[in-house]
Amino acid sequence: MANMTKVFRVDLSTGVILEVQRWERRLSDMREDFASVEVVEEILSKENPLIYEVYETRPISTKIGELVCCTTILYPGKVANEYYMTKGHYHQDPNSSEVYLVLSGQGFLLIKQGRETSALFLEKGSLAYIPPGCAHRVVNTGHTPLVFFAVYPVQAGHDYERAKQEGFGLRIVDKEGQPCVAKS
Ligand code: PAN
Ligand code: ZN
Repeated sequence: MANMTKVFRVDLSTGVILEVQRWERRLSDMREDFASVEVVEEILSKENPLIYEVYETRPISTKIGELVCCTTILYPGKVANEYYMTKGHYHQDPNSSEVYLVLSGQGFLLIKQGRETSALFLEKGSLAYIPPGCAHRVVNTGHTPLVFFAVYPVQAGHDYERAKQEGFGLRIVDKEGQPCVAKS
């Protein structure tokens, strides 16, 4: 009985999962992720905006097959003409896939497999499957938080360094008020 699961409460209007671990990334945690390093430093000289926060349930054991469930609340905003986004990563375990379900907002999911990156449009109700071995990043192109629920195996692990070194090859930028997919 000790490992019996519990039922969590998700506030579907905000994406907050009650009584679980929360972590966040501010702009200072993403100094080298946006294209314009100069604009990042200029913003940081005045403020350190919250880019996103994550609420996650951790299984009691870390046995293979256990799942992590979490929500990400990605705020609207831009660094120069580039929309706020998640850092993006590969899973360290090459066999770990993931599922995203968008609860609110609009944006794109960048999925990189080998040398190819796709930009998939996301809105409330979008269900995206991230196959094993792909780098993934979410970009908020709307004016409201982009909130998504994710499930992935506990053994996945996160390799941010590889995603940063390789880059995604695509960036989502504002061009005359419209989100636009640009090569980078
Ligand atoms: C997500 C991400 C979350 C934050 O739960 O961890 O959206 O993005 P970064 O991890 O790239 O900062 C997920 O893909 N987990 O595997
Ligand atoms: Zn992931």
